[in-house]
Amino acid sequence: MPIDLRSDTVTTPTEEMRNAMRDAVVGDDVYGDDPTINELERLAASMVEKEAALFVTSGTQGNQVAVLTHTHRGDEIIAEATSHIVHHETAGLAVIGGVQPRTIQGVNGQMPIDEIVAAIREPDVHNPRTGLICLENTHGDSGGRILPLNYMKDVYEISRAHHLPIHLDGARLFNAAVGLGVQPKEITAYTDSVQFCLSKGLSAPMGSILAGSKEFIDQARKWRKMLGGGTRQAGVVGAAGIVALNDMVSRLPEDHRHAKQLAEGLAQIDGIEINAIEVESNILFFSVAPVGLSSTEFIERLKSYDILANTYGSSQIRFVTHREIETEDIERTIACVKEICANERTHV
Ligand code: TLP
Repeated sequence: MPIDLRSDTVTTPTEEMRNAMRDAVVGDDVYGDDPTINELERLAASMVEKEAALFVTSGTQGNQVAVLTHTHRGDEIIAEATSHIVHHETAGLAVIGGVQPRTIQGVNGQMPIDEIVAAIREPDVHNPRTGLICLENTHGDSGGRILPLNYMKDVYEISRAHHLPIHLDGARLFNAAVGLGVQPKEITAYTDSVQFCLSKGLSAPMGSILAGSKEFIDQARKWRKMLGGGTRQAGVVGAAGIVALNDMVSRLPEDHRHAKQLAEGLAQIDGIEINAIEVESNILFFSVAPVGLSSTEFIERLKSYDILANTYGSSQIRFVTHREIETEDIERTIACVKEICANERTHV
């Protein structure tokens, strides 16, 4: 088995999940008849203290359904420049949502408050209407950085003052909660809707949750149907989602510890650039520029040691820790990176 650090999405279902999937009592969820999905949606809504929740097939679908539900065609939405919804959802905002992203470069995933305020449109005939503010916590492309509660609150206050909804892409909401040492509902209190993934660190094979007010979820259910996300005996996979929410959150601190250990080990290696202090959850980025290899060349070298990773730009590599990464894997990865760097230096 390779050491797969490409993403926490690679986690496979646990034995308990497989058993729950086999035994799941199911029905046709488009008719609202699937007891397992109904239970999952009730549990999920209560964890983030929202009135209702909707099972969606993926995080991307959850985010796109949220945008469709909150906004009108031709609206502008304010989002961080490198956020997943802008950067990694194949221009779904434009193609599916019919909205225009108004991006703001964040610092550690946080858009400066004054820039958010300045980006909200005046009602002028030339202007699109600002329809939504999107936040992402944890923020993936900044290296899994966690938006603190006081920042969430500040953005929320602006949104109330301007009568704008807030959608949170909380694909890794539970990582953020663990990192902050709070309950997820303390984060989602500052949002109107939230999407969180069951299929990342929580290890379910697929699915995400979109949660919000009852009225919002009633509307979202129709958009999900339009996007082809109305599935039938969905409880077969939803059952794994229930196990994910009940049993898998408490082990996330281990992933954070492993990411920190990995970052601290990498920081000691001549040829690697990383600031281990900035690693707050289960994602870390590091640069291989000093060793004189491109990120693509570097991950090819890693592959020869049976270690998988993703590149990010020409010099950065991303590692993501998860349930199937053990402490020995962390140690081995550090040793292999060290060897790759040492070999490179002897060749030049
Ligand atoms: N992230 C994936 C890739 O798409 C980049 C990963 O490996 O990290 N929001 C955030 C913040 C995400 O990181 C992701 C997936 C999603 C949404 C989309 O979730 P899925 O993959 O379920 O559509």
